[in-house]
Amino acid sequence: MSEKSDQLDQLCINTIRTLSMDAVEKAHSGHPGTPMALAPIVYLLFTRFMRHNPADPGWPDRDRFVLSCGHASMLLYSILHLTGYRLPLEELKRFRQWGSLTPGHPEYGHTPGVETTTGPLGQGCGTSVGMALAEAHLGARFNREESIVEHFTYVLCSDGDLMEGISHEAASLAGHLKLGKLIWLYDDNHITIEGDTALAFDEDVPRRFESYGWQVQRVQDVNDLEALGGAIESAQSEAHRPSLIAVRSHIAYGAPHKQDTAAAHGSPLGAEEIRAAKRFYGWPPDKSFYVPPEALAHCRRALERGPGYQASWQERFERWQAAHPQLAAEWQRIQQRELPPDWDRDLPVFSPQEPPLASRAASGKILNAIAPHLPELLGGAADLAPSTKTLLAGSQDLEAGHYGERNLHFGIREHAMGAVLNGLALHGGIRPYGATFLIFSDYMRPAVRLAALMKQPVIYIWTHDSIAQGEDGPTHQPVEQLLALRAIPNMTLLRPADANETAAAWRVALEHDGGPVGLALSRQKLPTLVGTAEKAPEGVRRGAYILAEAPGDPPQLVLLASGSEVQLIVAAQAELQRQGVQARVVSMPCWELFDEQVRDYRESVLPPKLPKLAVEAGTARGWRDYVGLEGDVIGLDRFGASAPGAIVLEKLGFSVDEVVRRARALLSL
Ligand SMILES: Cc1ncc(C[n+]2csc(CCOP(=O)(O)OP(=O)(O)O)c2C)c(N)n1
Repeated sequence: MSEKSDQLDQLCINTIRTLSMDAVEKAHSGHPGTPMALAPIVYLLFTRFMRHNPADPGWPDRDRFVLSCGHASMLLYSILHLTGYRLPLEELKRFRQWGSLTPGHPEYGHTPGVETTTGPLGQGCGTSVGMALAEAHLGARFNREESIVEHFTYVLCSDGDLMEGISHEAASLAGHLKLGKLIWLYDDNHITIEGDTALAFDEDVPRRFESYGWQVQRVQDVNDLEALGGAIESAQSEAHRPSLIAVRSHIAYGAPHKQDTAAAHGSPLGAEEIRAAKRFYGWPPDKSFYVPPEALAHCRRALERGPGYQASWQERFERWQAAHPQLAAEWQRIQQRELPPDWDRDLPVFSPQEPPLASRAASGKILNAIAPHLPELLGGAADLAPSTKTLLAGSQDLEAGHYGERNLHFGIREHAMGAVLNGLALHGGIRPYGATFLIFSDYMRPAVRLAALMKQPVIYIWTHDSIAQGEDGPTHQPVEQLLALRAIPNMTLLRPADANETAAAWRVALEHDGGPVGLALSRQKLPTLVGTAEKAPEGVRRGAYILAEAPGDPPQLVLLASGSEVQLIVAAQAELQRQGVQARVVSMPCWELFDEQVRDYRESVLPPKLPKLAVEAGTARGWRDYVGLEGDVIGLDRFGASAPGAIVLEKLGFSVDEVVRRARALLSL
């Protein structure tokens, strides 16, 4: 490399550093030290290695970049600005301010060029595995003589990322799947917030990754661009193993008092320290947000290269499209997230005459009926496919070398499963689903929360959804999980009452746009209820509906329930009728959808003047919104117990007798 180009490289790298320092200083908050250290990595990636087009950040075959250590967000914002993404300098000056494009941590859908929301450490690592897996899967499905899916997924991760359990799970899975186009650059800077990593982190990270089956390289100095570039090249040419490049860096590089200290974390450097660091870089010490024109011009060449990369892909795409028009139509459809016409033609309808069926079993039948029409459906379970009924009969195991298959085995790695599902969805071209017991939704919750924050169309199949789970006892019996999941904004949770409601719930899940959808399904068998075949398709879509009107006179009260408890209120309605009490039965599989209905509809289902009794085998809290202060709720305010499910239900108040008793009490009878 010539001295001149070396100088230009340094100028660009120092521009990233100083922009980050200045933005944190102006905001009076944020993390300056890590961007100062890692500027060479993003500079090299964005200007030399990545095939990306800043003018079209959504181009499907772009290389993906994930900043897993999202606290270093200014690093990403600086390079996005410099390489010409729609992120003006003014926005860098408004770092962390209300309404700016530069929030404290990178947010997907908010800032052009941000591929996924990061900040909770480890999540980006997990998500990246989903992105790389999506690339491998779509490549196997769509590539012919021309490759139209072929890109790298780069990740920048920190000590915190690699300490978090989720990254261990995800790295282990990525190694197993031999995701050769996944490249993690690990910032080995020996510093976290409390001090030296030696406080809590002693393992030999490279050896750990070797044992996962990764290619591992070390770069001794992040500022050695040649060594860094060489390592990236070698990682690129490794086709059958993901790559880890452990890069030694120095937090707050160049700051005389803060370099290599935890003080460079989470707070501005201070005016004096900034001036000193700028002097060290050969920078005008008193200029703030200074972008040398040569640095900008050099970085902005990404804007010239980008259309070239994209155009060469477009040419390949057009040749491929001409040769494979049907495949191309399919590609376009799944990119747009459109459902094909008649995708639901084999959706089963169940009759009350059929033997009772657990809603997890109904879900398995439904999934297998629709999967042949929806090749974009891809998923699996965290080692619970036989229990969650998620295996696709018509597909084989997705494994290294068989990437085009659709049965994924996440292993017992719920947290990584959640993040991998996010990555699959974010990549595009895939409708991912993942399954485990509802109780273990807790193990995936941080990733579920991010799916909701990013409004990603992920489907969760959570079975064994109540104390009726039975013999496994309180460790396996969800109590507060339904409420906890409903509390997540943008999350839609459906708890269908029988097989027909399960089919309707799947329809909602597939048609839903704007966030993840969870299906809470029973382990135990449930009767197919009279009326659901006709009413569930529309009723479930509306969140709640009158399943059975009071048979005689106008209703004196409303019984409402979700999931497996709907059968209880149906039986209680009949018993109350025998006792001369008129009750309406409302099935309420989904709060969120019901809340979206117009007031007239809501009041037609739950008339304000009628007393109401809600029944759900979970925390009672929250149902008060629907029964009002005058109403009553049969719920759970304790953990379950180990015994056959029917006994646990009976002992804890989920019986027809109890519903009848509480209904009469509501009417002072
Ligand atoms: C799950 C999670 N826990 C805690 C934090 C708060 N936090 C932000 S940065 C950080 C540690 C930073 O150390 P490291 O990951 O090594 O980053 P670096 O010091 O290199 O910037 C922590 C604990 C977080 N963002 N996410």
